[in-house]
Amino acid sequence: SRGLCMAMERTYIMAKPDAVQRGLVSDIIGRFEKKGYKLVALKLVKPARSLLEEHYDSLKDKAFFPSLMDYMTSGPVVAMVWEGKNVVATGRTMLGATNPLESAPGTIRGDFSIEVGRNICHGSDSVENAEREIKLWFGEGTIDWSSHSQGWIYE
Ligand code: 3AN
Repeated sequence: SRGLCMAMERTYIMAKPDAVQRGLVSDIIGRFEKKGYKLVALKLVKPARSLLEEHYDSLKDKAFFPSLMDYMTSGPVVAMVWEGKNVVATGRTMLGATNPLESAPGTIRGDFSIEVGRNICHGSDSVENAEREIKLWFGEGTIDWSSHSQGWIYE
């Protein structure tokens, strides 16, 4: 069917250092898998400060930027690319609001975090930023593969 060969949207999702340390990586991955999205890249990395400065370029003038850099360089992160229909916006909905006290129960942040400075995950906020972030974190490229379950997920 048409859905199977359609060019699918991609987003950059990251389990932050606190998610790795707290053992929440499998839950984040599990929610995207169970939703029906397809994993096309994944790696554990301890990101360099320079990479994070580029990733968070739009926040560099914020007062919290230095503490954000300390938090994000405090340990390894799990970098991922997920693919599927509307995955950028729906991925953000699944993560929940930036401030976990405002994230709905049932969202990843709403269920597992309290502080905005320890909000366990990142998701691209637009298709353009998704492309930029995927290039930044996965310059080596992603894997194209077809999943046999696609026909049971897309009409
Ligand atoms: P999101 O991650 O939901 O796209 P951004 O891009 O505004 O939100 O913020 C990036 C990260 O910066 C957040 N995930 C959080 O860790 C941190 N952050 C955002 N706002 C604040 C704030 N007011 N105080 C402390 N840290 C913040």
